Amino acid sequence: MNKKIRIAVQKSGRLQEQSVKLLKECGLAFSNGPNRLKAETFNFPAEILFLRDDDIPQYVEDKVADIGIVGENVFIEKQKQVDLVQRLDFSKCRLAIAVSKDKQYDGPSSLEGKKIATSYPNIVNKFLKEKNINAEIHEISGSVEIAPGIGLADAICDIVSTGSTLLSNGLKEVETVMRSEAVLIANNSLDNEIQELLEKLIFRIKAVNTAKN
Ligand code: PRT
Ligand code: ZN
Repeated sequence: MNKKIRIAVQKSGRLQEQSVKLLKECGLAFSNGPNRLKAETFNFPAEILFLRDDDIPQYVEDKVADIGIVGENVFIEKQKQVDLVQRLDFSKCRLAIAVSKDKQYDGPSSLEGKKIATSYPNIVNKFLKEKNINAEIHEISGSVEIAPGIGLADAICDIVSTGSTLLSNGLKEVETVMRSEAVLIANNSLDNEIQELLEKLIFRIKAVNTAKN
């Protein structure tokens, strides 16, 4: 029986369009309507699963999907047993700490004893540990930027791309915690046949990205 490689991509959001575009540039032909959860490819033994990005590392660990495309920030935060097999060179951003623009900031020690709102508690914890800072992490799932303004936190740690969201919320960026881009992750015990398909796909991704640069 010919096996298919199951590829998880974001169902909708910032990674979706470019993930689909990359797979199509790699020669995988499939149709993706807005309400589809699954698509078959016509000319490569693959199946595309459309999921929330936060769920992709778990699905790949559980081998519901063999591989997936997520932001490196999500891959690191989720701490799942999956391998980063290829950087994809899109959706570049950074995870940064920001404080009110009129607050004095003299380095990480300014965060001592403070409350930091974030959707990335594991990454922020690691950063604080490395800097030897004790601070309280307040986990929130969205609209992190408004937390300082409503008195919920002294600082935030969130994704920054152009910086305009921070600016319009009266915040300034003070620390870069990590840089991120879209990455291809894979289950760490793929069958031989699937591993071969993955290698074929990575070869094509590299060719597509080399042609662009
Ligand atoms: O629904 P689902 O859970 O699948 O999606 P989501 O809402 O969790 O994620 P989504 O689609 O917003 O982002 C997916 C991934 O895109 C992130 O995990 C990042 O790896 C990457 N990415 C790249 C970004 C941004 N750029 C980005 N600018 N993710 C979020 N933002 C947000 C940020 O949270 C902030 O609110 O944009 C705002 C900042 O942008 P600037 O340009 O104003 O600085
Ligand atoms: Zn998400």
